[in-house]
Amino acid sequence: MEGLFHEDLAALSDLDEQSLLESLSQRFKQDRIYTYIGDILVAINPFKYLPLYVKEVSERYKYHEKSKLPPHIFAVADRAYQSMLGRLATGPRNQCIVISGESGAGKTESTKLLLRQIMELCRANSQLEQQILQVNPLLEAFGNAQTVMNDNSSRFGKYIQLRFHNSSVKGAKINEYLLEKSRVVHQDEGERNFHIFYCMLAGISPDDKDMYGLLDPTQYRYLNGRYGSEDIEQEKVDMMTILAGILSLGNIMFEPTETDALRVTGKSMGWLKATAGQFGVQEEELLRSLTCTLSVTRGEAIRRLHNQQQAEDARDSIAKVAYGRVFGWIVRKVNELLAPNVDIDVELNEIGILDIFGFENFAVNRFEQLCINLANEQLQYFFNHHIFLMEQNEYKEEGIEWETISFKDNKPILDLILTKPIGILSLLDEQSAFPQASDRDFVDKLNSKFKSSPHYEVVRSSSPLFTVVHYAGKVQYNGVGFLEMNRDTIPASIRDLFINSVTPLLSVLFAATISRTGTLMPRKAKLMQKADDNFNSTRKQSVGAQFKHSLAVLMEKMFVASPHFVRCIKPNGNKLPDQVDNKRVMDQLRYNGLLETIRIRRDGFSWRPSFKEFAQRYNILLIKPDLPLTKESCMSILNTTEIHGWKCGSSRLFFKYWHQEELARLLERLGKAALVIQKNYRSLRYRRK
Ligand code: AD9
Ligand code: MG
Repeated sequence: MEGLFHEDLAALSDLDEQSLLESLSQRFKQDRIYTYIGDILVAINPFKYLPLYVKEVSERYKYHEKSKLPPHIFAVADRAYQSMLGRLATGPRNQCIVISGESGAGKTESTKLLLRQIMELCRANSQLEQQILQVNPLLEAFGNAQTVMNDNSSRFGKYIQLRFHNSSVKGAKINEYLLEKSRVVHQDEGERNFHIFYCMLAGISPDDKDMYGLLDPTQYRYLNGRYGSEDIEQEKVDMMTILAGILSLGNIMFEPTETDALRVTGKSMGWLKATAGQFGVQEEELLRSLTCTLSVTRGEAIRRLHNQQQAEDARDSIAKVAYGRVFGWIVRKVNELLAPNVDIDVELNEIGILDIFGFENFAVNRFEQLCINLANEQLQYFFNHHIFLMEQNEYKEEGIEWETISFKDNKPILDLILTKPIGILSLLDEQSAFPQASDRDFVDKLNSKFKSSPHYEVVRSSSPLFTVVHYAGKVQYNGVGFLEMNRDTIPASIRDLFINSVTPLLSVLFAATISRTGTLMPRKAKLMQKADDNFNSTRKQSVGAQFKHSLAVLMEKMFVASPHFVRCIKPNGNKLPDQVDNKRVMDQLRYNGLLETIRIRRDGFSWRPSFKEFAQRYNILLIKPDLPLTKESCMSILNTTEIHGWKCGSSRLFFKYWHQEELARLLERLGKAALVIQKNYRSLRYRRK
């Protein structure tokens, strides 16, 4: 450790914003992208290859002592794994690694490195490990895309649960959140569609291209005229035909006729035919579902003709829903493949890794950005809760002398978006239920309800704009499309069209419906539950409500696990190596609350076992296994050690983050001594015989 430029910022006695920035950027300039704040890892995206992840480094970080090696993402993997095995400390066996940072800060790369290292740590069943590692490229192909912020931006959130029995991995489960389906049909300036489309077109052989009815990438409107030669080798993808169908569909254009009806333009007749072929449906039926809506009211079928805009919307919504279903299907297949193959009564422990879409602020921000930023608010809250709230509450409850460290509490922002009966999302739901309501009405409602909230700003404009003051900065949202995206309904006629498809996969994807928890349920079972299977129904949960629910489920899981935090920082907006934009980095340090984090890690006690937990685990240090699990026993145990700086509360002990390692070292030494004693004892008995 060299002077100010410490590997662990919590070890510094005097630190202000400026010297924190200085410390991190000096380290960054020496390619030391990782720095600790106690047990929290700060990672600055290098935007270049660094020889930090080679085999030899990976080996060095296995079962190591944290203080003996420089900060590293592999150390987080090791710590989570050891804690899951119960080797490091008391506390829940299930672990979760929470990676946060804005778009392009390095969350997904960190996730991949963590996964790789955890798989290295538990080498046992190499086929399963390989499968787990192969899932990422597949999910990235379908769920990532180039944005102005990140060339490989995650357009969905994921929580990967790795399941272990003792030290070996037995399976995994991927939970996915809110794929940005609208990207299939529209991309803003400088952005691209999902990688898979380009990979498919670049990797496919001429013969297969014919078979799937694919043309040159320049020919597809949905690809926004952007394409490149991806050098990803051809992947055998089952759903190629559907993807090809989606691309053809996007080229269908409409024009009015002399009567009220619409027709497909002469130029796009070929695309209509191609789409029908690729989707395995009748051409006339496809045309009908694009150009009119059929609704059934009191047993009577009523046909309503679409205008041009409605037909185009129908086309785009088919593309979005088909892509969304394919993505959901891939995740489901992956989960089937990776499901643990063990008896029910085998106890499994878990390490979860959360990699969501980072905080976003584009030129135009839509409903998706609101959801993405909400997820980031929720994560920030989780961090604050663990690091500041829970810890400081315990000091109070347990009578520990403590000078309160204040932090930027983002609960009011979460409340603004989430709270019942009125939050932004519930107002949106309310408006979505009115077929006649407009996006303007929705924003007017927001303005009148929240105009006095410190986290909301009214925007005077002819467009339906509003601003939310997020923890990470102000974001102006454009309300256009909010109602439609939140409803996310597909007309029954379109669903029926696909159910009758001769392409088995398409038929299966639409015959099943997604349950509240995001798992697919067979339609019959769902019908039996009397849950409404009618997509036109108002009882179908809105996208906002579903997302809110899945976030709540995720938080429940995370709150009962031991958390490990990785805070990713984006050094500049140009995606360039060796460049630190001081203002940008300072903003991130501020809204992440890193200065306050340093103070609490320096002065606070991050490990707080109860007397019982502590005595149970460390009674061995007194070589008295039947010690009562009381405060007195804890004191006797601690008196045999040279550990200092801890405190004693009314029901638990308070330790610094490094004490865990010191105690682990004592246990290890004792373990070795016990082995020697055992060996001597055995040889003694042998000699006596
Ligand atoms: V988003 O919220 O999904 O838009 P992420 O996931 O935070 O974002 P990502 O991990 O995709 O960002 O990183 C962006 C790019 O930075 C990567 O594609 C790499 O080119 C680059 N990167 C990130 N971390 C590293 C690293 N440890 N070493 C080298 C890196 N390059
Ligand atoms: Mg990502």
